[in-house]
Amino acid sequence: MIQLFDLATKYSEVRFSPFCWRIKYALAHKGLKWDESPLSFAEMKQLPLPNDGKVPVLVDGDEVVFDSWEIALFLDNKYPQHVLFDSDESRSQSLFVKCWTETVLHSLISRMGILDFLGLQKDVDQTYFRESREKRFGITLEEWGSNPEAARMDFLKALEPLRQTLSDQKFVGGKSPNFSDYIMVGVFQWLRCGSGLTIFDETDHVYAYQERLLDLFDGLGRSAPVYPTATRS
Ligand SMILES: N[C@@H](CCC(=O)N[C@@H](CS)C(=O)NCC(=O)O)C(=O)O
Repeated sequence: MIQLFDLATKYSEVRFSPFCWRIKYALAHKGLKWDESPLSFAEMKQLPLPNDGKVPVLVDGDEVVFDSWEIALFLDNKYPQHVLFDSDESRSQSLFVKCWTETVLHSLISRMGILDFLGLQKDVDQTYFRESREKRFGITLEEWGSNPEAARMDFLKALEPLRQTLSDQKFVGGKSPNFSDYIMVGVFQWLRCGSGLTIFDETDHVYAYQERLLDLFDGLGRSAPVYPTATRS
């Protein structure tokens, strides 16, 4: 069975890593089953080798693959059924979606939800999470997350190219989803599972798109427990 190393939180069932959600959808897209091994930040040294100290890491037999993009390429190569990228062009376009989300959307998400993400960390991870993120942002987490509503407005504005695309087609991949859509699932699940925030107006095309993605694969995303309604383990 494929093993997926994911990010643990203080709630045994809550998983909010955007990079890991990409891979869960990619595996489901291919009809593959997997076991999840959640690790907290303090436990990353238990990751199989090779790794870059981050999740996701995927173990398939004696092969170990790290980095969500590399894992997607590996899966398409090893399991050619139900491709994630149906051409070189679609892979190149997904690379753009990956870079756009990571450079534009992810920092807005962290400005919206950083204090919830901190609250999700196990006690043992609190100091590491705070220190590593404060070093990255150059200010305290409280300062970084001081205006979540302004960040939400910026986030909704940044989604405009996606919104316009979705007025013409159901998925970024066109009529059916491809890896670009699973990159977007990561964005949505990070917020849905990792924070108590309401982001979208229900009339927004992006909201309807999120709902479509949550319904895929028997509600894989929708059935995931969310913070802060989960019970601490
Ligand atoms: N480029 C990597 C990024 C993975 C990543 O940043 N994962 C986070 C969890 S969402 C992590 O493991 N961080 C470890 C740390 O910050 O120490 C990928 O796409 O897989």
